[in-house]
Amino acid sequence: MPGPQSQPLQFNELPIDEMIRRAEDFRALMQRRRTVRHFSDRSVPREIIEACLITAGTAPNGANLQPWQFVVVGDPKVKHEIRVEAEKEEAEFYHRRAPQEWLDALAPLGTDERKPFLDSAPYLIAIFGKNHSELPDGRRVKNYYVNESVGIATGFLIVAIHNAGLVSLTHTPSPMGFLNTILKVPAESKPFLLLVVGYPAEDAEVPVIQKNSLGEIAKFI
Ligand code: IYR
Repeated sequence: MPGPQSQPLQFNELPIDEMIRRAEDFRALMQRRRTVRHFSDRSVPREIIEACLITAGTAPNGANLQPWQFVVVGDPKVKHEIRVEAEKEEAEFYHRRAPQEWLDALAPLGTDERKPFLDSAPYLIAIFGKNHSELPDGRRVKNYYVNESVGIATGFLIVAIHNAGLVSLTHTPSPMGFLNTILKVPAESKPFLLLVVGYPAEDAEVPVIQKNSLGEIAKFI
């Protein structure tokens, strides 16, 4: 086996005051991100979505096997098929499957089984985790840390979309197996999340929520 090939790291050290400024600027940018449930039907240039997906694909991941697949749905017919199936699952969830405790936790968000944004938003990005990858030489190998890797890549994607000036919604109809059928993705790739992307509706509203403080989420030892 050949040893790993390596190259010098491209690292541009910044002065401390600039690091602080950048960290604070990015914090402020991210504190303005909100999950949005009211979407405009305005179209979004595909190249923005492409750049954001390339950003997602830079995520750290298990053994660099990159165990993700993104299916970008812009076709109104396919979006509608997804809406019909998602609303079926959501109706089951809200009226039968969800325990009262979960419904109580969701009550402040005002969510229900109706998902009109699956028709109106210009893009639905279905994100899949792959338990196996195919190497360039055709060998099929097992992937590692699939959930961690796909979760990090999804985080990068959400941040990239926010940074580009668009909004997103992490939508998780459960189970999501219908995405494999509609999008013709082999069943061994597991749907992870459906990311709804676009402009907010002009009258979009978001719930009043609070993020926990630094002291509540972290400690220094
Ligand atoms: N998947 C349902 C329920 C839902 C669950 C959680 I946890 C949320 O933070 C929001 C919604 C839905 O999309 O309505």
